[in-house]
Amino acid sequence: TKDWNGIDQVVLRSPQGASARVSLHGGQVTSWRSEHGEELLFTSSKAIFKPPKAIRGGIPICFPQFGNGGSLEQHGFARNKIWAIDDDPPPLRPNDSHGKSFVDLILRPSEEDLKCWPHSFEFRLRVSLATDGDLNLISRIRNVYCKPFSFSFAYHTYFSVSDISEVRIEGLETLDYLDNLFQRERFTEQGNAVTFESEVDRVYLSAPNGIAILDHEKKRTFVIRKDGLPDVVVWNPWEKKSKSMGDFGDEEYKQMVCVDGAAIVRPITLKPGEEWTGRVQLKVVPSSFCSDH
Ligand code: TA6
Repeated sequence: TKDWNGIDQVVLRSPQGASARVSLHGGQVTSWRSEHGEELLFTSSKAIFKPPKAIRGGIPICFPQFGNGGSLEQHGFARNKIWAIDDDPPPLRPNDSHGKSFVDLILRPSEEDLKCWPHSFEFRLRVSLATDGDLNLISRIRNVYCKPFSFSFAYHTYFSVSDISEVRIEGLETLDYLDNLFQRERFTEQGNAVTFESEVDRVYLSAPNGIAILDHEKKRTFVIRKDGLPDVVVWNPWEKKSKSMGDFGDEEYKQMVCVDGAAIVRPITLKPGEEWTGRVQLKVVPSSFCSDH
């Protein structure tokens, strides 16, 4: 199928009727629906479908830079590029795609990319939908250059929630975090869950591999399992920042939260020929009162 710009989108379906869509623009997951057809990811009603700008929502891939601290555009260029279907993927671990419908995409730097980031890489992304509807993203980034290079990375995941003030995130308690609202100063999480009463823009360090996002009103919990991604970004723009984003509705902060598996605080360094793998599994479960993620 085609996305809004006539760029190819791949649709994945599970036997029970769950589905996901992946756009070749940015290698971006643009939809993940439950077997009941319920959309689980947030996309802004004001999203701009105009390449190279990444659309506001789904799961933009932040690579080779997270944030705007480096020499590249905010969150790097991978989400603004057209990816290709990878028809020659190297074998993955046997259970990585067992019984799942999946697509393999590949991104290699163009001459133009190499001018602003002079490191040859191969970025292979496998998006798969498990028979039970779980969404899996596996990124394998190989250094095919003659010198080492470093990068930071995030699956910038926009979860759809019913009311942000009724959302709590479990699994980040007692962790240190860098607060983007205070020049990335380091703090320690005091609460027994992360809740939202104002803008939150943090990178939690060395987070456990299981994180739960409880949506009280929808009586459901998103569970994120991650591997190779030590950090977790938590972002909600709240009212003021929402108004400053042209591709985001003034009130839409109430229906989304970004919780990203990431490798930011200690960038990944690859020697020539070395490959890094970062994966997330996203699951949605009916909320038990106390979630056991
Ligand atoms: O999630 C962290 C963050 O860097 C926020 O500061 C905000 O800028 C968000 O990413 C969205 O970035 P984007 O470039 O997609 O508008």
